Amino acid sequence: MKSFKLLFLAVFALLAHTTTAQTTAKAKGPATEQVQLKTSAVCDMCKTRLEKAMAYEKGVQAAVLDVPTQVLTVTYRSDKTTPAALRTAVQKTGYDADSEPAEARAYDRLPDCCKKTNAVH
Ligand SMILES: [Cu+2]
Repeated sequence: MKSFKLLFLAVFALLAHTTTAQTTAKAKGPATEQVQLKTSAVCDMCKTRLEKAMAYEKGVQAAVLDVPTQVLTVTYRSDKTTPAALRTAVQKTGYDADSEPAEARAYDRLPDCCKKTNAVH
């Protein structure tokens, strides 16, 4: 009977510990990070297109493109995605991401005013 009581106490202690650990993790919230990607976007249409595409990307919480500097700032959950995956998403939308070139087929589908040959406008 005594050993049963001890076992019960041990299980209870373990459960209590697990619950406490979970509460702590929840209080901290998911870890978010920010990355800035230099893109080849040139106009407001590019801005809308890129921000929309990033919104559908897994782990992305916010994406803002600054047209004059062509810099896309992405807030993302580091447990769900990586800067490399975000760069790939930008390329698949038809834009360069840092030193990585845009995916050719996606780039071809862009309207003329959004091509890299144009200056920022
Ligand atoms: Cu454009």
